[in-house]
Amino acid sequence: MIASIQTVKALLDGADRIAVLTGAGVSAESGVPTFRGADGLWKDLRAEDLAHPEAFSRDPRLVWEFYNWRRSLLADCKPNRAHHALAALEAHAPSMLLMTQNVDGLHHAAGSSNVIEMHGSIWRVKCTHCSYTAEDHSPLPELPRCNSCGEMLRPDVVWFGEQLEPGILHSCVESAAHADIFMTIGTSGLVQPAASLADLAKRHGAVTVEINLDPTPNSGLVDFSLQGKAGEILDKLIP
Ligand code: BJW
Ligand code: ZN
Repeated sequence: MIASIQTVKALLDGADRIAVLTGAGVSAESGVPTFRGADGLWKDLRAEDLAHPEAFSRDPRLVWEFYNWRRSLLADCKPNRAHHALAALEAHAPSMLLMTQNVDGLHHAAGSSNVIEMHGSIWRVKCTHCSYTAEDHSPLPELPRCNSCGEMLRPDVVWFGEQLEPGILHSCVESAAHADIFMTIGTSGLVQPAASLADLAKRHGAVTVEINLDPTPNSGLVDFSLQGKAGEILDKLIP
């Protein structure tokens, strides 16, 4: 493990094009629950039961209760060592692209600027009827309504069965395909299309690195699988 960390550190120092994909595990050390860990349930419901357009159509109050609960929890969360290390890496390698599946905004809060939020942002709302969107960090009503047309608002996030914004997906694919080094950090590698980016990067010649507490479906595929907490490992890679 120590030898691998030294090798990956040297590769990062020498890389021109760095691409990084993060998931919920990166925010775990900030106190944000992951989706599929032991703490991944809310009221006995899984993310798949709530982060879904059908769930919203069936019971918008329940889905908003889930998102309002997460917004209030996140309001007290601060970026951790992993977020700060990745912001420091961007300062050293300005062409780096950070693709995150997280909707919590903690990479921006740590000072990263070249960030793609693949699954949207929990701090934004969009209208279910018109083109109204807004960013709002203050507590929302139980069932927020559009300022423009009065219809229901929803969180501006990507739910299961919904397409990622095509421009966003294109940028992620391009970045993975042209990376010298691709790091996948704190994601279970179960949710597509993000889960396929490490494989894509490897097929296009990138050195691939995974950092995760546990093995994932990507662990056997990547060149370096570093097992442990993202904050601890990134602290060593990017001191
Ligand atoms: C630590 C740690 C520490 C903990 N340090 N590590 C191809 C095949 C099969 C299915 C599909 C397919 N293509 C598309 C699909 C359908 C679907 C999908 O992937 N389903 C699978 C579950 C089977 N994908 C979609 O629907 C996507 N849309 C799409 O592709 O459109 C086109 C299309 C549609 C339909 C059919 C075909 C094509 C959209 C996916 C949207 C996902 N949305 C969510 C909710 C976002 C809003 C919200 O936050 O509420 O995104 S679901 C949830 O999962 C969230 C996350 O971003 C995402 C990924 O989770 P993540 O980040 O990996 O978290 P965890 O909890 O799973 O893992 C945490 C990891 O951290 C663990 O490994 C821990 O070990 C680790 N860890 N502490 C380091 N300290
Ligand atoms: Zn509207």
